Amino acid sequence: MSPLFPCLYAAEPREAIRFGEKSLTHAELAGAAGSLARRLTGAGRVAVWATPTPQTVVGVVAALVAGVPAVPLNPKTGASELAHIVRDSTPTVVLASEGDQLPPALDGLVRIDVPLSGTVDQLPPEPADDAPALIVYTSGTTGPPKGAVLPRRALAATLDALQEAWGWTADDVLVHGLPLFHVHGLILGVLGPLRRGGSVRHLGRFSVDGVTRELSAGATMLFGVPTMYHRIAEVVGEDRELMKALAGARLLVSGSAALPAPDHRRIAQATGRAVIERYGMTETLMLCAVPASLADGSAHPGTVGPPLPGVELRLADEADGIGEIQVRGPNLFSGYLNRPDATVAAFTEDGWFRTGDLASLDADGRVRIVGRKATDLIKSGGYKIGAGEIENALLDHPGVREAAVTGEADPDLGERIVAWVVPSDPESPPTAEELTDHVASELSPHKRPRVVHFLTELPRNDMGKIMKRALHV
Ligand code: MCA
Ligand code: AMP
Repeated sequence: MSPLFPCLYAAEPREAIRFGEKSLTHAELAGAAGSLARRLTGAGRVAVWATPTPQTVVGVVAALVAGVPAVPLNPKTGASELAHIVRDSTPTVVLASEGDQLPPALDGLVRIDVPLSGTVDQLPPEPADDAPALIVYTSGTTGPPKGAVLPRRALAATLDALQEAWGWTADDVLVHGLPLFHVHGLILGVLGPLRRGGSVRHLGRFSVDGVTRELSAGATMLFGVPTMYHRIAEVVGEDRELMKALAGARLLVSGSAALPAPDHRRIAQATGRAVIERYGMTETLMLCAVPASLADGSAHPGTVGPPLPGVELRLADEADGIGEIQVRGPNLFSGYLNRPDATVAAFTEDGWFRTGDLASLDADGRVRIVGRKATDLIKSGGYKIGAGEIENALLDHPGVREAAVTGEADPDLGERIVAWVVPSDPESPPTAEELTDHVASELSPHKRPRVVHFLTELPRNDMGKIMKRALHV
């Protein structure tokens, strides 16, 4: 197979990554990652403590160069979720930055502090196309997150399809502030520029000011989740510098959740640039994208564009023009780690992956996502969160007798997590903050309920099943 990152092998002296003051060229990245890769050979799987730092990039690239699957970890993951991921993925090594405090769940692993420099004469040969590259944990409706095994061919296929749709080249400079433990920030946002031989400037954490600064200083593309574009849309009308910076960008791309039409319009009106949407999943990588030719303001809100080159897409069980998106293609994952049952269930008998997303196709073949099959999946700030995992965490709290979790529309987050709780002792219920902190520290801060309602009982049907539709105030 041709290399995943040809510019590393060519050891180009152009900037590859920048985090604040720290930047590395492709050549420097090749040296640091190549020398680390030598220490990883034969390691089984390596966990990466995925802080928004150059160490995370060097660590992931080193694992890919060594042909050792990497498991990116959210450094804010709580105790139960982290224990599950470590038990499930059994890494032998954890890559971190010098000075990082690692939690006890990682005590049994060999720790390597990632160097930002190094030399290497020759990078090792590329592993086979189907070799696993990354294992990315993603939530389902019930149970703990599952590890999606992403082969190298899926990474290459999706990044090359986006190159075609967007004319993405080595001259593009991407800016974003996305987390580096999910597909959006890591694969699209870091490995994308590296595969093209271009560069990425990471903001450390998202801020509108950071976007203004980097787009004004030569960045050509912005990637973000709708919450980030909402925050931009809220201020763009009054912020001339931001307006100018966005107007000068080649591409403003939104993904991970639906971009609300009012936010799309506010940005287009202020800047003359349309935010273009692309659609995908952890398991499938990217499926559809609005082409770059529509970024001049002609892209319509609400469509995620046609299927990308190489992606086969059909709507199943159509009624009134709406059906479930099912897909095939080289961009798909190879299965859930240790979960053959879940892998089989994710595909139809004739081999199509069921996305669970509901859509219609317009006359030009563009996909319009209208909802999803499962009501127990919540998209908050672009993160996918299963109601079941939060309910289980709440039920683990001694002050909780019964719990149900729903998603509610939120202008900033898209959906906010709402918990409905029957306390064990109605005379002295836990506080909402106690329960929120409990979920944040066991699972992840972004999985914490933003609203908690206390009830004397949950509405149930004759079968005893909780009727979530009846849960509203
Ligand atoms: C608040 N915090 C707490 C608590 N309350 N920590 C512990 N316990 C608590 N009770 C902390 C949080 O950790 C956070 O810290 C800070 O307070 C603010 O939290 P929060 O309000 O949640 O953050 P936010 O500012 O509202 O975040 C908005 C965001 C974020 C920046 C848009 O949601 C985000 O980064 N979303 C990106 C999700 C994403 O990449 N999804 C891609 C997956 P601190 O601020 O220090 O962190 S989907 C995917 O990959 C597919 C393939 C696709 O299509 O893209
Ligand atoms: P995840 O499992 O976290 O990778 O999230 C994948 C899900 O995010 C998809 O199944 C969709 O429901 C949603 N999604 C991603 N991009 C978009 C988009 N542009 N518009 C609407 N939903 C999206």
